[in-house]
Amino acid sequence: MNQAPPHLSEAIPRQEGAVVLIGVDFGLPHFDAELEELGLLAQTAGLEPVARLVCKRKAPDAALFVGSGKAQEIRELAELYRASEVIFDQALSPAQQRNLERELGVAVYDRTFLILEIFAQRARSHEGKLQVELARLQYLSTRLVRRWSHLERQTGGAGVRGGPGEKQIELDRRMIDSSIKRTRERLARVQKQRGTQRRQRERRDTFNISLVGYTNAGKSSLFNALVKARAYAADQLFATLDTTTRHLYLGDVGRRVSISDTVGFIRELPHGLVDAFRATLQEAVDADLLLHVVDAANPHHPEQIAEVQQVLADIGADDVPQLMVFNKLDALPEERRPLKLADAMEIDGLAVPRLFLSARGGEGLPALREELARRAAEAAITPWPQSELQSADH
Ligand SMILES: Nc1nc2c(ncn2[C@@H]2O[C@H](COP(=O)(O)OP(=O)(O)OP(=O)(O)O)[C@@H](O)[C@H]2O)c(=O)[nH]1
Ligand SMILES: [Mg+2]
Repeated sequence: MNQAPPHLSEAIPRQEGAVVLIGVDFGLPHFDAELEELGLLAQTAGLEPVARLVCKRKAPDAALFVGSGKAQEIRELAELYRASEVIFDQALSPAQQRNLERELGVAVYDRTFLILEIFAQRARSHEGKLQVELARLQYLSTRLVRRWSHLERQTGGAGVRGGPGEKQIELDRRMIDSSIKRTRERLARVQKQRGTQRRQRERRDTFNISLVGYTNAGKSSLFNALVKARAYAADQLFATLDTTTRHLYLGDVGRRVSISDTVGFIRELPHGLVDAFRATLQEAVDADLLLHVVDAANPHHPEQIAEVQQVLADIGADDVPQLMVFNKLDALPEERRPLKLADAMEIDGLAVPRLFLSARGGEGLPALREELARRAAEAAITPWPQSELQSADH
């Protein structure tokens, strides 16, 4: 990933990109004891998990996050596997990260950093790149470790010579702050342009459907199956970052229908990212219907649903009607197959309709199309308030 900080030991030859994954179980519910998601995140970032270690603690150690005995164990593990990085499943404080690097002799990152790194690698559109840049700068502004070489390149390295110390940190902070300000302004300009385009595109007679869900649930696969498009779908986290919108033909429903595929959510999505991606996620807030896609075959899907509901609430999309889509029906073992492919489930005390289907195999897709057509047609005959009709004439 980034350059190794200068204080790291060079005594042991390291295999670039080989990482040790660490999870600390504080007794919280839903602890991912297999570190499966962290492993997928690492792979998505182009790293290779070579060893995993899980330990228990009552509370994080202020200095090292883990105990010093455990730190020694991690150090030995990293040496044994010649790992170049150690990644923690939880968020580390800047001081913990620095102390750990000194203790372990390799670069240490946390889950937040990994997610930001993936977003940075995957961003394609101008807007996406600016959003990720802003989130990364915000993350960096809290950690004044001098390892942001991309920033130095951008600004020509002005003012970063000189020795370490208070003065240096002051300079670093000022440089990050001014980069944040500049990136914000550029992003606002791009988003203003896009906002106008979107308003022009979104005619009043369109029924807008937005796909939302946990990353890797199969949103892009479902999008492709519905509109016969070829959006990028892959067994990676955050395969999709930019929003794609297409017309969806559902027969004669008296209204145009559009559907959008967008960025997936994840547990502990860094706050900076939610903020930065607010405009992209706006698509979901403006939708007439959310298709909440769930990977029914993932044993953690109940927590993933809760996480998605939380992000939807954060961005103000919790009022938009939802249809739950339990995807990957084909991957469910026979004994977990539901008796009925259409029912309702309770979310936050409300009954939300649910369909089971397989975006890959196609089972259940006709029922989804029928349901979407029914809803679009229903929306088409709902009269608009008089005041809106008048303003729509202009
Ligand atoms: N078995 C099975 N696999 C599926 C199905 N739908 C999608 N997948 C697989 O699940 C993985 C993720 O699919 P995507 O469509 O990229 O998921 P996504 O929700 O768009 O993911 P992100 O864009 O990364 O947030 C891919 O490997 C798909 O092939 C399905 O119905 N059955
Ligand atoms: Mg996708």
